Amino acid sequence: MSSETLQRPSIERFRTTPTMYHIPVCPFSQRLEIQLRLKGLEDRVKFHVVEITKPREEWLLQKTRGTTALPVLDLGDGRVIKESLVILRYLEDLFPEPAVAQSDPYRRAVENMMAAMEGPFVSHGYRYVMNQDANGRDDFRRRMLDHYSRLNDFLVQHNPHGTYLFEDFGWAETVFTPMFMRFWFLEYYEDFDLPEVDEYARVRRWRDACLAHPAAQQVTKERIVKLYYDYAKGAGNGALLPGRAYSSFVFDPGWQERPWPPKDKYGHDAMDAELGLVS
Ligand SMILES: N[C@@H](CCC(=O)N[C@@H](CS)C(=O)NCC(=O)O)C(=O)O
Repeated sequence: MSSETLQRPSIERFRTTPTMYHIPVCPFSQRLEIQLRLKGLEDRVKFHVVEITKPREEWLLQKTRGTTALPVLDLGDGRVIKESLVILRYLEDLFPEPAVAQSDPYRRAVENMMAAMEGPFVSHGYRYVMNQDANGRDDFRRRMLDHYSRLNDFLVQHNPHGTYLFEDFGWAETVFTPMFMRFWFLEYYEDFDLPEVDEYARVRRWRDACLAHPAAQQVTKERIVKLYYDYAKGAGNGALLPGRAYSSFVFDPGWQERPWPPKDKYGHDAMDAELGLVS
């Protein structure tokens, strides 16, 4: 192989434009949008929107061999990749420059250790917003704070004085930022925020910088709070609540046209009209 071939920019490695099947406002898809933005590759991947409130089309189920979770990256030649972290890794391997992940093996291990903390963090945050038992609130809050405390400790251990895990917004930030944004639903429906004490000071600095990063502005607090109302009432993934004809995830009427939902998730069941879901 000639040295010219070896040095050919990896941007030529997609044989056809791949398609990302995704659900708008899905945090797992946002990871990929952030990574593509950081790499300047937004227009190298087509985004095909799938509506979560409708049954998956048969042709899509065939591609995914029956699974419904998105995002899925269809390479356009029969190959399909599932799982946001796997797709992230694939795109990082394919387009290593500019690097989002660390290249030094130890630093890579550190960011992977942090990324491995996202599963329990995310599931707890979702269980917390979906909780319908007012008596369980304190326990959910305490356990959510435990997760933040572990993240704080990790950042203090590896980069006590910095902002990000390393010098810049990178892999760990790409993995966690969409979740910090989804957890605006905890702020709104559970009055949850990080107490202003030392125990959370380092993770607060990290989270706030992640939320403000220009590559991560695909969603807003207002959109998340409005779309996730049904999660706050215990119904996930576009499922319909009793007495409702529409999910808070419907596309029409658009979220901009709807009022902010009631905050008192334990006290009041808002119906379609109050949520602005009837056009
Ligand atoms: N572990 C998966 C989770 C993906 C996921 O749960 N996606 C949600 C949307 S945010 C979804 O597709 N829900 C609908 C379903 O699972 O049928 C990943 O990281 O890609």
